[in-house]
Amino acid sequence: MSDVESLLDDLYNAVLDGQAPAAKKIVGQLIEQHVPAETILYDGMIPAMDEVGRLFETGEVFVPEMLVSANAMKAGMELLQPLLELSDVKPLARIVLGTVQGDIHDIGKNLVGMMLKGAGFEVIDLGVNVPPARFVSAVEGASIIGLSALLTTTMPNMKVTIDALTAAGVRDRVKVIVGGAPVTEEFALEIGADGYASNANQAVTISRALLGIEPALAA
Ligand code: B12
Repeated sequence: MSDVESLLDDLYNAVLDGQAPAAKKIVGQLIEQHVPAETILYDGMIPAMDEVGRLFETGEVFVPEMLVSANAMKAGMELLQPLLELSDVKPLARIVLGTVQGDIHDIGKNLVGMMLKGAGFEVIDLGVNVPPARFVSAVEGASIIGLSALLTTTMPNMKVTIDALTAAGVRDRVKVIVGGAPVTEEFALEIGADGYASNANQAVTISRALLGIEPALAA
């Protein structure tokens, strides 16, 4: 196993075991070795979160363990944030992001936000447990509204939010994109969203596509 592979392995274990200081330290070491931020995320930290989810589902870990793993992932993400985000560029367009009402999961949404910023978008993050009316009031000046949901029980609130945009007469002013582990393309179509992405890179691709922005110009 190469040095990098073994560090990615250690990172996976640190996130799985919820060791925030260790996770942060290993992310630092990987950055020093010029490992791309996306490799650190997709080959180290995200698979660990998937495993935590699997263990929760089978009753082998409980909410506190999920929480410490989430904190370890967030500690590592702090170091990746400056690498993923761009500053001092004229924003391509404004994207408003939020986790829908009833749902407090924010790691995926935060990642989507970082990647969108890195691709040159202005991101307004409304946070978690965001009521539909809050999205409606943030539409002014925005080109896209991005909704995140991680619970099957909160997915319907994506439709409630889209319906609130329609009722307020602002639905045609913005594109709506949706995502989160349980969300599918089919569900996105069903609720009248304009786009769906299964990960943060695709969120950038779909946002550019919806606004007709060429990747070469956006880079
Ligand atoms: C960490 C975690 C928690 C943490 C959240 C901490 C935080 N700050 O986010 C805590 C401990 C708080 C938590 C709480 C709960 N959780 Co939880 N949690 C997870 C876990 C393990 C990981 C989620 C995660 O961060 N994944 C990593 C990120 C990077 O992935 P992601 O969120 O999917 O995001 C990517 C894509 O989906 C996409 N994306 C995400 N958002 C968006 C938005 C847009 C616009 C786009 C385009 C794309 C996009 O891009 C992202 C990056 O690539 C998942 C298991 C899992 N595998 O999903 C369970 C999971 C989601 N939780 C679950 C449950 C049941 C709960 C609780 C109800 C538990 C309880 N009994 O209290 C509570 C709910 C609290 C609430 N009201 O929201 C279940 C949901 C089951 C279901 N059918 O709905 C899961 C699936 C675990 C399981 N297997 O059973 N959880």
